[in-house]
Amino acid sequence: MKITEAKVIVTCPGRNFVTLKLTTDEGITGVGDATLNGRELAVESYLREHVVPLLIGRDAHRIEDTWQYLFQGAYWRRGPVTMSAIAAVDTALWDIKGKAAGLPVYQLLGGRSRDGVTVYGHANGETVDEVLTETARFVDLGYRAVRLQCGVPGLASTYGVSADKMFYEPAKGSAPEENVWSTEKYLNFVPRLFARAREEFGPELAMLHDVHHRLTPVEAARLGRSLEPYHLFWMEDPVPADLQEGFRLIREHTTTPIAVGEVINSIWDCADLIRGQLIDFIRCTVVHAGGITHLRRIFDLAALHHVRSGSHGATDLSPVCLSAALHLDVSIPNFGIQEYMRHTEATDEVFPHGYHFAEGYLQPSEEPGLGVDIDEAAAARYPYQPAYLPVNRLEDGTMHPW
Ligand code: GCO
Ligand code: MG
Repeated sequence: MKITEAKVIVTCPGRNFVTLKLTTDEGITGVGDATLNGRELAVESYLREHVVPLLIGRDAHRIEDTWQYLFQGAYWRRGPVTMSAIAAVDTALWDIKGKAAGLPVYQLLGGRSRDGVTVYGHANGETVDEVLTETARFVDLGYRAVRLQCGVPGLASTYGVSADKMFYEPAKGSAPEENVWSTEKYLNFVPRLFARAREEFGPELAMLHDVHHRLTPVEAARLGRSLEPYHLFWMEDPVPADLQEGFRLIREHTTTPIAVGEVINSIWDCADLIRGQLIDFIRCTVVHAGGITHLRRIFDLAALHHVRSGSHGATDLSPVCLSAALHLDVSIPNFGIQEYMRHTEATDEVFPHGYHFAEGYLQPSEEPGLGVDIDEAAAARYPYQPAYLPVNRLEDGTMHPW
């Protein structure tokens, strides 16, 4: 079965998405997400200029060989742009193979290992009371796990808090918004949030928190220890993931579980974290870590080291990525949890899909392939809009991770 056409489709139903659509000589099509928030056109150009011309005529069934061809063949390896482009091709080829086999992709990955994919919702608010109200709303919606993010007294803004309580989209505008950060104000406040939350919801509810890359290892150790009485499900991205060794210091000081990986795009960039058991959850995704083929390798390495999956699933990962993630989530032995930030109606209109939420679980589509597509006519109604993620500065003006 040969690839005869490869289209790179950029659309913006409320936020930008980049999608690769492959067509074969047997009329079977496949889709892959290639969205890189704030740098979408870099991946679109990489695909259009350097990948698409090489795909035409290739055997669509040769998924691994195509992965290696695009990874080794580029000479310049790894990085978010390259790995998102390879991910889109890989995901589309798995979609095609599932359709050709007449099976949902999870059946090609070994079949179900669980009845449903546990997901977490996103409670956020300017005040603790607002966050607790939002948390109760997600519990009422049937969520078994909730991430709590709260405004920090004395700071005008912080990560994860938005006016819209169902959809969180931080990318906007033709230049990055500048936010101001204070680690001390944050560290003094967060334990109060979780003390109130545990008091309100009791010991059972799985509670997560995203630090969003903003601490040093010793500050993260302090935070982890201060949160131990509230036994979080995880503390996410406590420090920037560049220095894998830095996580050892956090690990030595706290039992609060650690999750990292949404910005990691290859197994080599998290192998030390996993082999050293420096983390508890690896959050890499289908769209940014080389597709189903590479992400499965990461999860297999993780399974050997007591590390579970916890894939990123924000609004800037399209329903194509989420559909593919669910096929992996439902089949791997070391599944932990799947992030699920709901997409808007306009996004769901552009990306018709078969996954659905019920009783705190997401269920993958049972359709052959991934169970998702792109409605090209609808996509054409939403042209690209420049949108940048914010940047952070300390109160003295020093640049700081956002
Ligand atoms: C999360 C992430 C997101 C990112 C966003 C960047 O845990 O969902 O941290 O909120 O900030 O995906 O594009
Ligand atoms: Mg995060």
